Amino acid sequence: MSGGQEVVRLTVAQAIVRYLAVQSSERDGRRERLIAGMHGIFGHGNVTGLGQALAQEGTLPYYQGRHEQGMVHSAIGYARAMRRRSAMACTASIGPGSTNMITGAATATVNHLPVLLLPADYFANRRQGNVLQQLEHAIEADASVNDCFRPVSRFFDRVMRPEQLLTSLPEAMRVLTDPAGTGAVTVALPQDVATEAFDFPGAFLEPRTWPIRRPLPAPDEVAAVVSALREAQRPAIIAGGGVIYSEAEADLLALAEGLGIPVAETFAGKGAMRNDSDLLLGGVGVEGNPAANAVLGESDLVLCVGTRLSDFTTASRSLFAQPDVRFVGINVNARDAAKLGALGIVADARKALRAILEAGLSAGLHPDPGYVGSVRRRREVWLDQLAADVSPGGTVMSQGQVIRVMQESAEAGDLIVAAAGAPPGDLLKQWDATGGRTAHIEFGFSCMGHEIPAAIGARMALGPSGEVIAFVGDGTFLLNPTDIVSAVQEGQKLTVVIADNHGFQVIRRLQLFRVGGSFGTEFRGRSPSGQLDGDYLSLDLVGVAQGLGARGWHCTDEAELRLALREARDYPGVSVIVVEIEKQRFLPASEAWWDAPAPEVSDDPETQERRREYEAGRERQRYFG
Ligand SMILES: Cc1ncc(C[n+]2csc(CCOP(=O)(O)OP(=O)(O)O)c2C)c(N)n1
Ligand SMILES: [Mg+2]
Repeated sequence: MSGGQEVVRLTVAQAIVRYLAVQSSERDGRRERLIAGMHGIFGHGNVTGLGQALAQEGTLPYYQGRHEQGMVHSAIGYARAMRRRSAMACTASIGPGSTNMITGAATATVNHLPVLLLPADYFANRRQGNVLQQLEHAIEADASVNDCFRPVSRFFDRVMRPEQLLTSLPEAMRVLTDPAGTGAVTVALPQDVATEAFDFPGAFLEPRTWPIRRPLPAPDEVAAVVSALREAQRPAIIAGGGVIYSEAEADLLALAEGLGIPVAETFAGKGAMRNDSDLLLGGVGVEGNPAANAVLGESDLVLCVGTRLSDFTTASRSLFAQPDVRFVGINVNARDAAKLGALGIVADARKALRAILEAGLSAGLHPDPGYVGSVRRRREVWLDQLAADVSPGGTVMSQGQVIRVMQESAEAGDLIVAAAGAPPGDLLKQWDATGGRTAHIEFGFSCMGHEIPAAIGARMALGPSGEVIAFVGDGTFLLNPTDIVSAVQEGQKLTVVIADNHGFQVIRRLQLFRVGGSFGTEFRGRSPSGQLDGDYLSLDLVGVAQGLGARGWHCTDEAELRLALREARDYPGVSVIVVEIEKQRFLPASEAWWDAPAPEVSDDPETQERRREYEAGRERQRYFG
């Protein structure tokens, strides 16, 4: 198919590496390498394909993984820190290596973060019969375990013939750089096809730049929002991750201050307001704070910017209590913009916020000092309540006290990463992500085990300066500590802080709240009763960390923690700080409801009472469209 064009004879895997190495992204005139490198664990499915190609080409940095899921989490951490302007690829072998990436794919897709996944697949030619690790489906001869990637990918293809690469890879790049549609992009590579040669057109292998677009808001939609703002008495903004990916923080602040609109943040939107403004309400929803929730509860116009409006944000649609409340959805993704029956603006957050401010100011809109003052007073009450709760005291530190100490030692340029257990909620309530300190809270998929590899990926993006801290529970650490080895291997500086409360305590809290008893959520041995309610397990997490190549500290009080954080900041390698915390002590409640049902049938009067409470709470849920 040369048609007179120059061709280059390469294997499919070699063509992939050569192609990926010359793709760029561009936003606001800023060019970035689109695929910065490839994580991989080799097996028979990919070692002779992509393994050989990476070695031969030498143009795409290769990072050795410890667990395929961790590789994808690293890629997610990288993409988030790069604000989606650049991504990483991941290669895995046939069967279990590839299916291990599925949880990572779902995490990326749910969070709208770009990753390129290259799972190995069974032979296309079938000469060898069923290959090692092949699923043999009784009636679907072409079914592969990699079909499980389909629902968790934004784009899926299986390259059964070399020439399919010519259409597959450009489509993969287009989806990766589409702000509305990005997520996991999966291109499955049969083991034989990856090693097969083809005469690729030279034009296919030429450098190409993919624009990351900023769709403009429609003027009539902006005008409709301005007239809604004119009628509103108590407008409020919910800022999500879209603000951060769009790099619209300054525009958010300008709109908030220009028109006097308070801002609450979602998990992904943590740090969207970069100034400690009086209008910064902090976290919203189930793990938010009571001040933010009260302001949102009374708001008559909620501007939802760059948010998917998950149940944690809307308190399972029970948060917005004002009878005539209306919503504006500002989102690059039309589906998200339309949620809650909102007046939608399908546009880039930065462009939309700027347009609304400009049109609002020309229409004579201005802050209402009475409203702004009431927001400030509510915020102050909450900050006082929080400060009292996390003040020094007690024999064992609470997690809130740990976060306060970490906060006091945090500097501009530091990043904290969390994803599951109590850390995300407590950081949303308490962490101050202003003044150059940033936070990545993965709560779209809230995937235990995301934190350490994601911190490694973020470090790859951010370079060597500043602290990158993965803040995890002991349960999460036990699920996936091994990526520490990858950080050691790469000579990275990384700090892991483990809040050790001897169990899945945030789930135990939910269990006590919605069932009334404790079962299977703490790390305890089996007792003579036959249940896991014996002695707490005695685990040496510092020893685990040291065995993986990290330096370790065990802290039981504030002074020890402060010293460990200082020493870790000065240590160039991986530091792991294990902090003993109270088992069941959490920050002051958000006062928001969450739809987590109690069982409808139980002989236990305690559980029956929890069900009654749950049903009463459900009365607060509202339908908005
Ligand atoms: C992969 C995965 N499995 C299960 C869960 C459900 N889950 C959420 S939090 C949690 C407990 C985490 O324990 P730990 O890390 O010790 O944090 P703690 O709850 O004690 O703060 C579990 C099991 C999850 N979010 N992710
Ligand atoms: Mg725990």
